[in-house]
Amino acid sequence: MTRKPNEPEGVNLKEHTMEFGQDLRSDFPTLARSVRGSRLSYLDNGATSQKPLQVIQVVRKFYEDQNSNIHRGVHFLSQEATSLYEEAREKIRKFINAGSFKEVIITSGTTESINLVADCLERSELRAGDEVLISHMEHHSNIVPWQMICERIGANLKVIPINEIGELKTEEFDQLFNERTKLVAVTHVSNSLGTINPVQRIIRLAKSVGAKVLLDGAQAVPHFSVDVKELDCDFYAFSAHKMFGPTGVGVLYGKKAILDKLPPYKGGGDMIESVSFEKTTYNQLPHKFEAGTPNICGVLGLGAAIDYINEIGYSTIEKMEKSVYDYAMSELKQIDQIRFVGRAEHKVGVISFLMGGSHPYDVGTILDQMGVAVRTGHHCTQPLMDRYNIPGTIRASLAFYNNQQDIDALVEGLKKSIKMLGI
Ligand code: C6P
Repeated sequence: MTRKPNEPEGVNLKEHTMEFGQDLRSDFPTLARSVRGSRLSYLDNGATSQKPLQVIQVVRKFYEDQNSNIHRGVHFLSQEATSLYEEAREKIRKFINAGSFKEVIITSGTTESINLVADCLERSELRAGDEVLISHMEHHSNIVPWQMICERIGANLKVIPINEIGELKTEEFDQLFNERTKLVAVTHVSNSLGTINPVQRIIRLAKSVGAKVLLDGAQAVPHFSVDVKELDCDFYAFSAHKMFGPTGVGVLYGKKAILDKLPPYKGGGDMIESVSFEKTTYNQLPHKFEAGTPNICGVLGLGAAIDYINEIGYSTIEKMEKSVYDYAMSELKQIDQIRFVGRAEHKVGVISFLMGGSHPYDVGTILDQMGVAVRTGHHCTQPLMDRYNIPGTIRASLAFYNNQQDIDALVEGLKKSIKMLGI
């Protein structure tokens, strides 16, 4: 891909990015599909993004040409696979600006990254009476693991409330942080609302009471650059598949000093230094947390996704998304029956809404008939839906490759839904 744009002065951003998006769309074979006889308008990027050829080719090449296990063999293929794998880890390290490769743990996804931290903290630091602080807009992956351990050890789960437009109630933050708060686990970006949370402020408050901070970055890394050093968070979790990489791969960043003190997560091959029936000693970071054969080609695919993002550049990604988002909002606002859910001031391109009194599934089904892929339902954030007293939403979640045609198809589908469902 050699299309890094040098945006000319005074260019009409909307036209420019729409055109550029058209060009980049050809990197994504799935986007060329027709679905149910219509052009595919893929607006479900929050669930998973499409994959560019640059990623697909790396995954394919691994199985065609390089397949071998890592960290185990003296033979050529194993050494080659090991080098490729560790090179990908280095790309991930640079991508989030971690201080050392030891701070980059490969997992199967955000869900496993969070469970890893929850499990290890339960067995090392958390005690009865401690408090774990989450927010009202968390994905189930950042609620249930904490709830499970709180139940097991007698700790308390506390929740930062949110306001009507889908922002954390910052004025109520302060009183929730106290000397019992041991961990704050908050999403960087809400998958259901698109809200970008004020994580710097959360981190500052957590530090003032000596609590650790885990950020769920699943919906952040596809949209903007993340620098864990600058954030100074203790843990950062994300998935490859939402940022144009393969499924089944994720990352847990953790500060070395903290990871060093945590007990291992799972037992098995590669996470050990030596094993006897009497005693096992554990491998160094990051391998201590990586038991068993990982998703090797998936990790190479994530490395390729990072190369791809770097080549386009986040500033371009953000501009492209914004122009499609602005177009979408200007069109959708003209539909009287729409009620938007989540109108935070700082947002990524996630548009959640309801259509009059209709059920989101009914609208989603009509949109699907027209080739428009959106997600409908609670989006794995049931407490958030309860907060707004709604069964779920229709969610259009954008990526930089979405364009005007995708939005026009969505709008047409919604107008058809109004007629068919009598909304
Ligand atoms: N949200 C969505 O449609 P995994 O499944 O482990 O890759 O990611 C879980 C996860 C954790 N946190 C946030 C903020 C998320 O958005 C997700 C995944 C998808 O919104 C699927 S439920």
